[in-house]
Amino acid sequence: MDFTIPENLRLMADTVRRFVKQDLDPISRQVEDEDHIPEEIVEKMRELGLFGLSIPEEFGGLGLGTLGECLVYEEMSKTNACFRTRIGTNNGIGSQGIVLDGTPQQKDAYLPRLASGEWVACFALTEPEAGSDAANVQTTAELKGGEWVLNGRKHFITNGDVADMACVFCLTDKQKRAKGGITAFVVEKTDPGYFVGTIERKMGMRGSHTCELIFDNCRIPADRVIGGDKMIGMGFKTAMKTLDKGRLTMGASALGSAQKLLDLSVDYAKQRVQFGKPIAQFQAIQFKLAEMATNIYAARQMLYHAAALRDSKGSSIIKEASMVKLFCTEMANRVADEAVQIFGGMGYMKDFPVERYYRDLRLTRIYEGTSEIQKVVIARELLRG
Ligand code: COS
Repeated sequence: MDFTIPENLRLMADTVRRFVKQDLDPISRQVEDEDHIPEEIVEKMRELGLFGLSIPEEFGGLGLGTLGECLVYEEMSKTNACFRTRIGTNNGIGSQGIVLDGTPQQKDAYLPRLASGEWVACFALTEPEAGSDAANVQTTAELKGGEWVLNGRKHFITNGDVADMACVFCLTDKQKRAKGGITAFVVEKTDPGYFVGTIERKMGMRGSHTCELIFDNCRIPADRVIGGDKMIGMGFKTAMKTLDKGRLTMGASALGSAQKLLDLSVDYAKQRVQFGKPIAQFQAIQFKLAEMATNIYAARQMLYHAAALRDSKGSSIIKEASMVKLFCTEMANRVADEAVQIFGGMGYMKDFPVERYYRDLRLTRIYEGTSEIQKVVIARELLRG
């Protein structure tokens, strides 16, 4: 096996590491307090091409592939998680339906705008009654007079408030549901009957907004079915394939934050003096650091391997993607817990970033598929056939 990171990907990761240090870290606290990313920072992200990491070069993206995207996310996640989330939907769940299954016309119409960051995309699958049971969507789409008419309510939609377009999953056949009854559509924010609802109040992830999207007799042209008419009823598969990639990048994000927490913990342990010596000299602290580092090392090998597998084999990495998300996010949450413990009382204070990572990382075990759902997917793949 070749474990060498290609030069172009290494250089991209270096560029992002510098951007994080010079531009993102200094305003990380401000963004947390104001719950808002300044527009000039979003513009710098556009200039670096960060909105188009995964979008093919022919549509104006960087076409980095899964490994490259994961390396960038790892670096982006060493600061406030909201920055990664801001670019996340354009590279991942908001665009991938079109990248994987879109018609040539849809790719031409939307991907260049998403790659440049001129437009933001979001992914509207989840509903009050369709969380882990994603096939239980209640939002309907009916073909009437040559147009699709959408009715329903999506919630917990990341970047929904800033999105110019949404990839929306609707019920088109109540009997068939996941097996031929769910269809994916592109809906633009200017389409009549498209409304942004409540913006949720969350435990963490400040600077990144999550909201409701409401479709009230929302009328869209007939050609907005992702993949065209032959894909009517096939939207559940589009959603699942999209989530497979998202599960790898989610793993990369958790990994980056875990690495940052380890680095912060090592530095703090070396300078924090108790009982007359730095706490790093106590075996209780050393063992915590050793376990954190070992878990991070294991997670990184697993992630890079699965990402390289996806790049070489196409998108057939269902089991590995779920394993990566499960392992990396659970690992990062354990690391965050230990980091708070190493920082002691300071770890609980807002003056240090550790408490923010602790809150933000908690979400990674839930969104884009809970840890429990990842286990369901892994077990089903093991027992298949
Ligand atoms: N790639 C391609 N196709 C897939 C797939 C994947 N990863 N996963 C499922 N499919 C296909 C199946 O092969 C099946 O196709 P056929 O009809 O040809 O047999 C179809 O999709 C229906 O799949 P399945 O029967 O497995 O549907 P279920 O309702 O049982 O799915 C799980 C159950 C748990 C897998 C699904 O509901 C899920 O992933 N839930 C979590 C959703 C989630 O992550 N939500 C987060 C919010 S979005 S940010």
